[in-house]
Formats: sequence, structure tokens, C-alpha cells
Amino acid sequence: MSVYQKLLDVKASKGAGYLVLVDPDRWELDQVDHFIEQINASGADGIMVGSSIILGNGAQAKMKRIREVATLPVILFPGNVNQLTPHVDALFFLSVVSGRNPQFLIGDQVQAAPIVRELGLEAISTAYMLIESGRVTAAEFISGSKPIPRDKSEIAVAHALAAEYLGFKFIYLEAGSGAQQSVSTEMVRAVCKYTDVPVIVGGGIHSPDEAGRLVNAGAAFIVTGNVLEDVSNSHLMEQFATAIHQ
Ligand code: 1GP
Repeated sequence: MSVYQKLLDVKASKGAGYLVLVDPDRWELDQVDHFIEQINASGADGIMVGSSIILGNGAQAKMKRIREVATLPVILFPGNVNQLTPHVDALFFLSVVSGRNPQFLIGDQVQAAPIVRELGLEAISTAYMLIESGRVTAAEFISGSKPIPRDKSEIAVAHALAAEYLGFKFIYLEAGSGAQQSVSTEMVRAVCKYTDVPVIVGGGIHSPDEAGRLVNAGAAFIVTGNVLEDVSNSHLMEQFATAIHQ
């Protein structure tokens, strides 16, 4: 079964799904097993790997190890073409549709496509929409694109409709990793009212309650990354899964 189908099944059976983002730079190779085993046992539905920037430090070896230890689908969330790897089950094939920078709308995708084919990866087309979240995020800076104003839900809705008509399989509402404010429930509710394309919400989500509110507003998947990088927060993973699968 494709990863795309597995994700749709999660949404159909649980109402919404929980994806944990792993930034390879944040973990040493010998820490990977423990963290991935925690995710496996947490009730999460998938693991995303990637970042706007990966400095290196053996990222490919870490991704390989993540794939070996994971019992959940592993999905690449690439910040650029250099992050392509055979050590995943699929990738979110992203286009930054909120921006007007051709490199991140179609240029990098053209560079990546033959490599994706060569690696035999499942590409899940995803309309990536950056939403203003209080300060400039790495995703905003690296993509060289302006985020959608936080209080302009109608602009987000119009982008989401365009993404639906262009045939994207997912819409990703992204406040940016480590965002001060996550995407508002109002914006998630507005977007989900207008489109049936499943909506992933991520960036700056700090509590299970917040995740639950975003699911109530219509989010199909919730992504957390930073909040779990503090080892003292690892217990939160199960609470996120419970709140999201409410
Ligand atoms: C970033 O949406 C993800 O692309 C997760 O963000 O690290 O802030 O949880 P956080």
C-alpha cells in the first residue's frame, strides 16, 4: 500500500493523524535508536525527516538508521534537493505555493524529479503554504518568499483552492519550525471549510491541547518537531497522539 493511502486510512479511521518531525542535525547517531523507538511506541502515525537546512554531521547515516528502526512510515520533508535520500518510504514533494519565488515553486522540483524517479521514491505532491508566525522563520528566509499574513484567512483559502484545482494531494499550513505562534484555528477552519484536500498543520505547536483545537478546526494531520527535541518533553508524544486521535 502506498504511504499516501496509509495516511488517508489514518485520517479515515482516527479522524486525524500525528506526524513527528525529526531534524537529523538535532540528534547524534547513537541517540537515534532511542528517539525513534519512543516515536514508534507513542501512538504517532508517521515520521517526517528533514529541515530547511541540514548542516551534515552524517545526515545520510542518521536517515538510514531512522528508517531501519522505524516501524511507522518515514516521509522525507526536504528543505532542498540535497536532502534526497533512498532511506525513506516516500517524500512530500513540496511546492511553496504561498511564495512567488520560482525556484521553490517549480525550479527545484525539476532538479529533483529525475532523482526521485531514480531512487524509486513515492512522491506525494504537497502545496506548502507559509503562514506569518511572529518572526522570520528559517523556512521563510531560505525559501525567499513572503508568508501569508496570519489574520488573512481569505488569502489562505484562495491559495488552498488553487492547490486543490492544481491537483495537490495535501495542503501544508506551515508556521515554520520553532514559530512563536502556530497557525490560527480560524485560518485552519476557513481553509478546511473550502477544500476537501487533507490539511497538514505544523510549526510552533507546543501543547496537546493546541493540537486538539487544530484538529477540531479541521486539520487532518498535526506535525510537531521542536517541542520534542528537549528530552524532558518526550512524555508529550503520547499526549499529542491522544489529543489528535480524539
Ligand atoms: C516545521 O511544521 C514543522 O516544518 C514543525 O514545526 O518544529 O515548530 O514543531 P516545529
